[in-house]
This record gives sequence, C-alpha cells and structure tokens, in this order.
Amino acid sequence: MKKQQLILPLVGLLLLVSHTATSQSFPFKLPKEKPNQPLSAAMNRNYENYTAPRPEDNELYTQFKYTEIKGLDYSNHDGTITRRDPSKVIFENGKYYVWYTYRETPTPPKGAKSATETIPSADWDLAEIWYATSTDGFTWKEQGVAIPRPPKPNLGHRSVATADILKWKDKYYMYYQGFSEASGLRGDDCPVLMSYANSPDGPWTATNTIVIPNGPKDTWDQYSIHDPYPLVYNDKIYLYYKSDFDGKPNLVRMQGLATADNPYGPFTKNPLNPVLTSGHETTLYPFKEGIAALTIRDGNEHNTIQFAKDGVNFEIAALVELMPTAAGPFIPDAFTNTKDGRGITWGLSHFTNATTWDKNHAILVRFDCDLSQDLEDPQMKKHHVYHRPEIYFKQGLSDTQRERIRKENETLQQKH
Ligand code: AAL
Repeated sequence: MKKQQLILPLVGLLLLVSHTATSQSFPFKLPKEKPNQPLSAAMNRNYENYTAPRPEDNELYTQFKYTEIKGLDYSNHDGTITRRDPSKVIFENGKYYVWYTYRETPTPPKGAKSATETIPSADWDLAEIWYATSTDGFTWKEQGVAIPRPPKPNLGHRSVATADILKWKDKYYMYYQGFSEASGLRGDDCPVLMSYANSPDGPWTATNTIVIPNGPKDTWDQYSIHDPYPLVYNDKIYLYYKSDFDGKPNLVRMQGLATADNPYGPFTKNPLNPVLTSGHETTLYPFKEGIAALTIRDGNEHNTIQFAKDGVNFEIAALVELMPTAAGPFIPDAFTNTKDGRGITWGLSHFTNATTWDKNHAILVRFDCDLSQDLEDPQMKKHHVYHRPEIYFKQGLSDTQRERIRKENETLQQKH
C-alpha cells in the first residue's frame, strides 16, 4: 500500500482525534450560555446559579463603596451618643428620610450587670428612634425624635430600637424592637412593636401592642424578634426579621418571614422559617419577579447576595466582600408591589464600635453599589478589593495561638 494511502487516513484520524479533543476541551472564549458538553459541578454551577458566568455581568454581584456622611455630631466620639441600625431610606417631600436608633446617655454602654435607669447595658439600650433628612444622601440634617421611649409600664419603656419603615396606602408605619428590660439581662430579648403616622415627619402614634410576637417556647425565635424589615410584595406586606438562637456563647443568627394583608396584622409567620440561614441585620429588596437579600456576617453563607423568585426560597446568587452592616438601602419600589424590582444603588449602614470599646458607640455611613437593572457601573464590578498588608497583619495571632505553634515546633524538633 502506497505511503500516501497510509498518510491520508492517519491525518484524518489525527484531525478527528484533535477535533474531538478540542471540541471536548473547554473553549478559551468563555461561552455566555452553558455549553452543551460534559461539565464539572463547579462549571455547571457557574451557569446554573448565577445570572451570568462572569461576576461583572452578574446583576446580583457588586462591590461596595463607603462615604463618611456629614451633619451628625457624635460628642467627640466619647460613647455618649450613638446612631445605628438605619431604616430603609425613602424619598418624600423632595428629600430623603432615614430613621435610626439614637442613644444619648451620660456614659457609654456598661453591660447588663452595671445597667441602671441612666447607664445603658448595650449600645441600643435606653434608646429612641430619631430621624434625619437629606437632599443629596451625603449631608444629613437631624430632625429629632420620631418615636420616644413610652412611659412605664408600656411595652418598650426600656428602649425602642432598630426600626424600619413601611408606606401602605399613603400612610406610614414604623416597626421596631421594643425592650421592656435592659438588653443582655437574659439575652437580647424583645418582640416587635409598631407606630403609625400620616406624614414621615410624624407625629407617630404607638399602638402599644406587639405586632410580631416571640415564637412559642423552645422555638428558634422564642426570645428575639430583631431587625423588622417590611416590603410590599405579592399584594401583601412581607416582613423579614432576624432571630438569635441555639444559645450562648456563639449565638446562631437566621432570618424569618411574616406576612400580613394590612400593617396592623395579624402577621403570619412562614411555616418554612428560617428562610435565610446566614446574615445578621436584615437587608432585602425587590429584584425582578423576586426578592434579593444581602446576607452579611454569620452563618455558612455569610458574605453572599441571595435571591428568591418567590420571596421565600433563597439561593446564593453572588459572593461579595466588604458588605454594609445593617444596611438601609434607598429602594424606590419597596412599597409599589412591583413585579419587576429594579434593584438598589445606595443607602445608609453603620459601623459599630466606631472607636474603642470603652467608648462604645456606632456611626452611620453611606454605602454605594451596583445591584440595579438600571445602572451599568463597571467600577462597582471589579473582582476583588486589594487590602494593604497591614490590614492582614492587624488580624494577628494571639499569645495562646503563638504558644500552641511553639509547642508544635518543639514536638517536631524532638521527634527529629
Ligand atoms: C443589631 C440588630 C438588633 C439587635 C442589636 C440592635 O445588630 O440585630 O438591633 O438587637 O444588634
């Protein structure tokens, strides 16, 4: 058989092999759609779990930028004034409004054992709900108290804190934690109370009733109903909240959902609660046909943004970093019962322990991001933040850890 006759089939065979090899290999150009070929679990996930295979094209991925806000005084940060746990920001009467926990006490917090009628146990103890307005979201003018501590023996007489706003049929409703004893005595125990007003400037009328009660004995939310966070969705009020459970020292934080047909309730807790297994303070917003959640620290899925097509069953939709703590976003369609949530681009959040523990207090700060269908900001979609070495060295080993390592080295050398 002539040499040529041998070469051709061989070349053909080689071409076939190489073609099959390259066609089976993953392409250099990252396909926008899931390629029809055997894929690893990770690659399957990259196409199944995220709105796009690249983070920069993933509408639920963003970086967060932070700006100090002007206009609020903290008494030289001596710990006697705190502002924390901001509500969602709303825009009314030509300006932005935000509500927050405001504590002004003679001393910084001293712990439950040292708490008195004037000495706070925690940063949100002996607090009230105050509010501020702004025309640009960077400079804020404090307007004063919105919801004061009610007189004893009313619910919340010890402290009212961690409030959030709902607008329903042109009236305003404020949901907040009501403490009737100093936080930390048994735990951070409280139910949720509600006040209402015809204007964001008040006056606010307290219902002096519990709208989101603690759960039955031995259930996950038996002690604390925190961070009440109402949205209007599916023609109802969807109020998300956090609870702390599984006992000290490392409390588990998870989030639940309660729904109602009107602001006074009754609120029905979702039988699948908890609906989010991670995160701390609640931050959620309507996105497309569903609800997205910022799941910050705590839990296996911390530092993620999650999405639920039905507002109940959340899946991880992005992994992010430097998330805003206790974020209160500006959500133009928070109360419009939208079927196509546009997303968010900014809000207020807080930094707790802004200086040192002996002067323990929190400050409000502005965050910006690109979690919006109506914004394409590539500066918010970079893959990671570069931290200077000293940021890592600040997370140094403790003496106990150094001692453990020294012993391990000693043992190793003795064996040698
Ligand atoms: C915050 C919130 C609630 C808790 C406390 C003040 O982070 O989760 O408000 O009660 O901490």
